[in-house]
Amino acid sequence: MKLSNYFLPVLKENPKEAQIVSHRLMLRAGMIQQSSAGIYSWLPLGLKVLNKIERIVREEQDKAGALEVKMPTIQPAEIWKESGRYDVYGLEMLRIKDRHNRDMLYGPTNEEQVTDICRSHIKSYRSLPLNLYHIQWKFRDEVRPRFGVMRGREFLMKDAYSFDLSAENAKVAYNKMFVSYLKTFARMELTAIPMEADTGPIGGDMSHEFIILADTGESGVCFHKDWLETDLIADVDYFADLEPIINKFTKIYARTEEKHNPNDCPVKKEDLVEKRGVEVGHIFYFGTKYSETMGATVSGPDGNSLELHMGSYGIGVSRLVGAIIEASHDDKGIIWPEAVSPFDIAIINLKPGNETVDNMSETLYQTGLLNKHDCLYDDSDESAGTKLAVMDLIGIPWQLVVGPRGLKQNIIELKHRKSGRVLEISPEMAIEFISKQGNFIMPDTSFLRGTKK
Ligand code: 5CA
Repeated sequence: MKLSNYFLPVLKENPKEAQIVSHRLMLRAGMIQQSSAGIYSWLPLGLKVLNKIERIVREEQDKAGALEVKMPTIQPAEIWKESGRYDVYGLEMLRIKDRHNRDMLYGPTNEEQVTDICRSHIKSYRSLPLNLYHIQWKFRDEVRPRFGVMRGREFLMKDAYSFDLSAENAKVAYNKMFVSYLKTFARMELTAIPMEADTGPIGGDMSHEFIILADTGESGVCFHKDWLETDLIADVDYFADLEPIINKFTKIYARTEEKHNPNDCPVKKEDLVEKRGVEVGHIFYFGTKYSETMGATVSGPDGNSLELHMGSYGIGVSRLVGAIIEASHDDKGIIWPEAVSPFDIAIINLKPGNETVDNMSETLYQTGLLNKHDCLYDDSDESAGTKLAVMDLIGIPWQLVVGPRGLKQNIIELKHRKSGRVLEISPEMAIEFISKQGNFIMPDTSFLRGTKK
């Protein structure tokens, strides 16, 4: 993508309405624009990140054996009346009437809708287990939408729903999602700690929230200090059996504030850490709560009727964009983990109009594209200082800086955003660097003309 053809409305000043760093940086980097309280348009750069996160979530759900569907955003009130949640959900639910005066609603979650699908089609125990998921916009009329996409009213969620014959089988489905979540967040370079949690309006008696520690987080959490001292999550062998992995995690105390009871806490006071965090995922086992009220049964091996045991599993896809920024930024801007970065690499032409610089930049850009890298080529007329600042603000992990003075000395600068390292490499090396397919790796410095910090 050439910057001259792109839409990147960056802001020079810090927007006043943003109280936390991720909201501030998302607005400054031209990723989102507020439409009304808690409702946003996703601009090109923001949407690219959202799509990359969505893709990782989808790949891991598919690997865990869940099947993708797409349920509607607008649901009929009847199914919610059947489950008994229509009245209890309260003001958070956006209720709508259609032209025939029928009660509809913008879905805050999909337990009813998916149970309705299942009861229509799943008649026999032979069709189980089943796990259906979708990635769809939700609406919750939150009392206090704030912090940008972190607590929106309209937000993108991945929600999966498992159906099993017994509580024991449902636990297997739960564990699969548990481990799949650890993998999903690890791919985004996030440490999300699974914590025992309350179930709220979803219901049920077993639940874990996946929490990223951040001082600005809305969730209070209490956990054993071992979580901070060992990198349990990085150490997981994801190909091992599920059970030992789950045990490894659940045996170390970690609970959300609501679930933590100081009077019956097994951890000594001096070992207990109390912090704040962002909830990026939440999984629930709620047994037959919906299948019972909505009549979702299957015939068992003896022809007897059995109620389905269900769980639901959410990931805040749009919230993750903010959460990743909270976890990875500096005073210059965002530092994207490579897996979710809007672009893999930037080529910065410091002097458009200078033939040598133009030719070199164009060659690098074309070579990058040819080798399947998502390249952003800054061919704009901004000042060199502005260009460099914008690339740091929008967090592009690798940057090749091409200027007339450097080229005279046969030098192109290669910048690594995360470490802050700047290497001076020859144009040939720059072409070689961008020609490699797959992830970029810092070149071996012994081959360089020189290095500087
Ligand atoms: N049906 C269940 C699981 S699929 C459910 O709705 N769970 S939830 O309420 O915990 O939401 C799942 C995830 O959506 C949360 O962990 C959080 O990451 C995200 N989420 C919830 N509310 C919001 C919101 N207002 N703004 C952004 N993300 C949200």
